Amino acid sequence: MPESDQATPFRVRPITTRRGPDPKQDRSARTKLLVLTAAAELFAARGFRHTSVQDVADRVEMTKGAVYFHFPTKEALAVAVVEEHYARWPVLLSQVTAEGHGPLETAVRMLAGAAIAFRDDIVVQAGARLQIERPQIDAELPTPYVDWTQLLATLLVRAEAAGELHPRVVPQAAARSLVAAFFGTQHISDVLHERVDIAERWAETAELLFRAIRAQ
Ligand code: LUB
Repeated sequence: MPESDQATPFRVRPITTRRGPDPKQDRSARTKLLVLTAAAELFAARGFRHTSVQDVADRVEMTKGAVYFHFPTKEALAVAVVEEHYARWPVLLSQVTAEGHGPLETAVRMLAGAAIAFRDDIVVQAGARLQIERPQIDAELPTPYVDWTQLLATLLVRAEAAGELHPRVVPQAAARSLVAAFFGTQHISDVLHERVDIAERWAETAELLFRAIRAQ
């Protein structure tokens, strides 16, 4: 699929790419990523309310002031972690797109890749928990679910044009169903098994859903 018309609704860039020209900015970007990762570990384990900026500072052996230099408030830390959660997906999309599959198989592999990220990536896990705790966080968090829904709908519209879709399947409706199924699968796997089995649980759900979505 040509790079130019890739369906990338995710509008955030990973913090790692914001490098400055000089080494001092590089060091600052590295420190910022260190603080963000420590915050993600604590938010994923304890949640927003039970994590303090002092906890984050202690974890990276820095002063609270040094943490505040990069993130002025605990809310700003939460927003940055959630943004970094969503910044994972354009990177995954570039990797899957580079494999050169058709649009339907690209959708299958994006969600399978997301399942692995929800199992293994602490920033993805922290972002998901913070999205659940949105009512407790007095900050503008990215709107959940909408970017994935747009990405999958775009891929399924292309799959329809390529004759890969069951004629009775409506791309937008199937995209919403896939997002709802993935959200539910990852949440149940998290609550029951800390997402250890999410890849297997998603594979069985995906097999069922894509059998219904795919042209016979
Ligand atoms: C995804 C979650 C968990 C959608 O897009 C999101 O915000 C999501 C976290 O909030 O599932 C399904 C891929």
